[in-house]
Amino acid sequence: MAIETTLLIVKPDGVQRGLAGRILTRFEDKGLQLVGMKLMTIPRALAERHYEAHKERKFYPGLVRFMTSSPVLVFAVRGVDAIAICRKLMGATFGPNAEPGTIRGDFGASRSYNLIHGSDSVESATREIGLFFAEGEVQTWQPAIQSWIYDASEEL
Ligand code: D4T
Repeated sequence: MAIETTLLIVKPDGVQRGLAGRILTRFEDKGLQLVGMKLMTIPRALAERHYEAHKERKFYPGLVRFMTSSPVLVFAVRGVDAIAICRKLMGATFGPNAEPGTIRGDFGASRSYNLIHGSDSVESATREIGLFFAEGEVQTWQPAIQSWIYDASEEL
């Protein structure tokens, strides 16, 4: 078990549909600690870098167009095994395949608009936090309820 910090983005469809607050709440409700947040319209060059692993894929131009089309809510959360937990909360890549109870399963019906991005590994989390947050923008703080989120004798 490791304490991880991961990057999440409520994509343009989530913000446009007024779901940003409800999506953020899923992560807070789980017990993850909010450590950074900003509303922004992603510049094209940043979207291209963020998704550079998919550069050769057919869907890449449309994905970059979508991600830069209107504001997104970028946030970072921290917790034990945060990366895997966030991916589970998000659900399968597209709504039609995602299980009910997950964000994409509950809110999404599209095969290209999928509401939320989350880092998929420690390496991508580090890279993506560096892309979206400047030095010092991700906070370190002690949540007052921490001792009721984790069993300190076993998990921390
Ligand atoms: P992200 O990276 O946005 O958290 O999504 P996933 O990790 O669940 O999915 P992914 O990396 O396979 O895809 C990245 C991004 O590309 C879009 N996409 C993907 C698309 O528009 N068409 C496609 O056919 C695929 C595979 C959606 C998410």
